[in-house]
Amino acid sequence: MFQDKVNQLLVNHQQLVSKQNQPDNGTEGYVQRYQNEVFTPAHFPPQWIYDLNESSNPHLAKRLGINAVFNPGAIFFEGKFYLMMRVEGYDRKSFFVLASSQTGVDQFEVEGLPIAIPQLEDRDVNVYDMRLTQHQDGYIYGTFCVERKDPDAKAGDESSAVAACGIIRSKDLKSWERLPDLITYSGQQRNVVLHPEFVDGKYALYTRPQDGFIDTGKGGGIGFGLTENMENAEVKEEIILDPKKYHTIKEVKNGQGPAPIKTDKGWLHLAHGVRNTAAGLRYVLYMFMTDLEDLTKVIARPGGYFMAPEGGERVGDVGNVLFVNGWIEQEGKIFIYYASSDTRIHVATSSVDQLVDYCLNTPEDPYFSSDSVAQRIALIQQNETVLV
Ligand code: M1P
Repeated sequence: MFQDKVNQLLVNHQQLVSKQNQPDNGTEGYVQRYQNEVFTPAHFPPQWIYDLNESSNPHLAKRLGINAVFNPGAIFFEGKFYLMMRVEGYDRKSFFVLASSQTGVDQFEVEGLPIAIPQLEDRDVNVYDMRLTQHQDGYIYGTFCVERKDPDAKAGDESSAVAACGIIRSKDLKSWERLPDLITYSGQQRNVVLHPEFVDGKYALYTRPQDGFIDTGKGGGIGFGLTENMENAEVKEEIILDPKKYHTIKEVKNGQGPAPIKTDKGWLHLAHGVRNTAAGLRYVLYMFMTDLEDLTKVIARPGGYFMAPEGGERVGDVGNVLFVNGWIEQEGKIFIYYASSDTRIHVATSSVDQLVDYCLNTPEDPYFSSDSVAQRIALIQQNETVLV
């Protein structure tokens, strides 16, 4: 009886991870969603969750449940698509797990064990949202958010925290070297991303300075700064290249997604923008492009969102959220690994051509409602000549 139940768990798991995925019938023209999620808590092998020994677990109870899996970094390495997933146990702690797939759209399976991040003297209470960057220097870097209790929290305040950028690096995705946390002078940091190329012989980082743990306060926006090295990374000056802005999809805050992708027209950036609503914060994905020479110069700002939560994506631990920190470019095709509502991971595909076209030809947010009307009237009238 016990063994039958175990066998059933193993069979169910195997069926799920071998399932193929197909594009859905979306009509955006610049991005293709897929029918199935690529990773959910059910995609973890039963031995990661249950004690499968009848004598110590006669009821086959879950011992270490998995609540959610989301916000993965991504990289193509030695012929496979890898996700560095944020996994959250029932105990609320997040940690990192690698999963790999041959296709990039389905059949992702965990690779090895959960990553044991080496600890600094000041231990990480929580870690999440790793960006993976294959850098020109030969290392794969992981930049991630490290959360620790705010040492200045008032007595009784058990939720104030401090966010910083942790850094690890590897050459094989197996052994990881921990480097000291990034030093900046602009407050707390989340959503820090390493640029893949040297800039004037230095390492370039996209940052997100913030006054508080949740509220960006006077900080916020996507920043850019340089550090001499990554062994003791220190950004003395940050330039805000993409600020938050009143009455836009990023009025509350925003953050760089994965490292940008180089094209012959400029660097493609994918980011998240947050605005307030009566139902709470709404997180959407948006894009912009920066100049090939001057990385702080934004050359295209397509208006509005690139992707927003749809259908079941709206529901989860933190509803109405799409978040992205991983994408992969392979022979002109782009695989976007986004998470919905801090609960599960999806894939969407596009191409360099489509995304460059999206960035260069989607009208900018004109900011005033009356100008939005004028934009749309122009589109309708232009189409009248086509629809005769
Ligand atoms: O809950 C939504 C997201 O909130 C945070 O992102 P940000 O700092 O940009 O607001 C992060 O905790 C992220 O992991 C989470 O998905």
